[in-house]
Amino acid sequence: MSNSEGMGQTVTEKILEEHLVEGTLETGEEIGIEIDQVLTQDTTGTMVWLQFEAMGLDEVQTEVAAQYCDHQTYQFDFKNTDDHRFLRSAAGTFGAHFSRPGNGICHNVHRENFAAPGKTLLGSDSHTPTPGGLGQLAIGAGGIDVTVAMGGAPYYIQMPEIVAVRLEGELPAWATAKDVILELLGRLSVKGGVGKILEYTGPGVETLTAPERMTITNMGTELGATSSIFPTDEETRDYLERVGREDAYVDLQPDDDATYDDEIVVDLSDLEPLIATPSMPDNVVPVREVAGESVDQVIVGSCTNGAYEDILPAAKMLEGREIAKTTEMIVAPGSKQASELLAREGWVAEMMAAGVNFSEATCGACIGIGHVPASDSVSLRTFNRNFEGRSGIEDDNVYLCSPEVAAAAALAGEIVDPRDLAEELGDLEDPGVELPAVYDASKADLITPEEAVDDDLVKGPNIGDVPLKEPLESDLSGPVLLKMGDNITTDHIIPATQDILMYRSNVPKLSEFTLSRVDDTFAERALESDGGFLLAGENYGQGSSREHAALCPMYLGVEGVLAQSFARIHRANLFNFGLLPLEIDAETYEAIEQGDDLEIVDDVAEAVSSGAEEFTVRVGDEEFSATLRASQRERDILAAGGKLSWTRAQAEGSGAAAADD
Ligand code: MIC
Ligand code: SF4
Repeated sequence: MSNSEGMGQTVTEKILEEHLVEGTLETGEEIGIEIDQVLTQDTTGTMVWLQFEAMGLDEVQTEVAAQYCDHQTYQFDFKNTDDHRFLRSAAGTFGAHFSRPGNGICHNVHRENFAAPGKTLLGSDSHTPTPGGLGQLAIGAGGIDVTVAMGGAPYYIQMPEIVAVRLEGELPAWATAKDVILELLGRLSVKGGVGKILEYTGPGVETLTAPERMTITNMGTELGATSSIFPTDEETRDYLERVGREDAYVDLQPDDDATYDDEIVVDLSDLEPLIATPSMPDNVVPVREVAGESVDQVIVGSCTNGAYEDILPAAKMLEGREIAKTTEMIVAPGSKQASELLAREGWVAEMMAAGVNFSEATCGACIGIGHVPASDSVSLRTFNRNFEGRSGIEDDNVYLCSPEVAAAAALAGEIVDPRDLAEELGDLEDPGVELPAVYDASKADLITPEEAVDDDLVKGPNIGDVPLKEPLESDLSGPVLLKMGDNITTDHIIPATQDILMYRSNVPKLSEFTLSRVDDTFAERALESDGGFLLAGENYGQGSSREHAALCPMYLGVEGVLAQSFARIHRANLFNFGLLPLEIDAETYEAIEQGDDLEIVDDVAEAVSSGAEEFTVRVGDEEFSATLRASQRERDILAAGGKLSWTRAQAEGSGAAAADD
């Protein structure tokens, strides 16, 4: 239904049209868009730059490129520190900004320093849509897509549906922006946003400050959405003024006659404190439903609720009080700027006096790096994901909530609706949302390309090469190596905990952990088998953007994945690393078992290249039909054995050394 001509346009269409270099804005059509800004981080960034180098590129072409070091900043192992040193050298050599370890989470530092309404941003992290709250069209992607965009080529996606999320009313006391996105998750589920951009509209928009909007757009990722975006207004201008970048403001409103593919209405006035129970972000219930559950650990932080504006309400609630003796509370700010502001205003001391353990600005605990919960314990976090085991311990009990609900639990030692705690205590008020007058903090940890201190790549012993796959073969057959259920996350495929994360630049070693969370014999079995397939239910590969979730199975010899449906970024990553992603129906899924020998009857290389959509899959005496949904560009990439091989072949063909989509 989306359109570009004649009719009124949505905010999304306006930005897309301005950046369109190929295709038309028709839902489902492949479009190529120009990318203004890119971001990458320490755990996906090493591959990005190794691929940049392998493609023969020598200079960043986008207006802004920023390399952040945020996920593993404690540097427990020299391998992490080597990664960071390599990343600084790559940023300096190729012309990107470099944010030092400890300076903050990529999405927080980016929104403070670079996010700009009306611009496009592509990032190798799934929560890249965060600055959608400022009217930026921001999309998460696999590393190699970011590499190619950074080299100046367009980014290709299928034109998503544009869904209006109409906000009405105003949030009542103790309900927060986190409850808006939890409400949507409860209604739509973790796959409800796949193939969609959620565009917020309606009179409720102006009642939310820019930081609140960014909590919502950040966690739109958990719906599987391609992106989430707000229009711009005085709140946007106000935020940009406070971060000292008022020049970046542009006015962006949908036309009065803009049409959307669908509309969801949320009356903010009806919301109450909500909580996602273990272990999926869409297991949402009112806090009162789980009140009384004792809480061992509370963490305020992450790219969803780790900003100054998120920590301050918790700090105000803790002021002059002490947290329960049975509960530990950690505050991990999203950026060092937030820490510095809170420290200068005395809030860090207040929190410490209340019993808070104040951490450096990092992703850390969000992916099981530090503050791993005790066995059989309950942890309440203001994060966006609570996938089983992600906290660093299997069988964890992680709940997701607002900073207000988290602080209330720390005070009470159990889950409690802050409205009820306020009534009990008598003098606890809803802290509301307050922005600093100016975000006046040091930029010492952000090194601009002009200030670069390196002009050559520094590779420690843990920095490996990017493996390449051979072009797609005509005959594909092999065993079904693993049968999985619905909503398998990339955390299942390649976990991100400390012991594993340090091998992100070393694919042979990292591959040993492939799918270990589902079956720890998988990697060995896959290596021993000469090829083979993965079988999964709905929404395979949801969650993180990590391309390692395709790269490692590829390295182990997996040829393809048969699933009922795929998450967007992971699907793109499968093409990018030459793995055949075939869609199957529920009956086929039921009929095929792990260990079955599976053969694709068609001449696969020929069928993929020539545009065939239906493939025949033979298992024993039975034949099933499977579908390949792909653009010609995706087919060519798959046939070449992945995007790196394809880009190189293109460059050789055209005699150019640059990536040219
Ligand atoms: C995540 O939240 O899962 C991560 C860790 O930020 C990932 C990136 C990665 O795996 O390095 C993401 O969201 O893309
Ligand atoms: Fe970091 Fe967690 Fe945000 Fe991912 S979701 S970027 S790990 S804070």
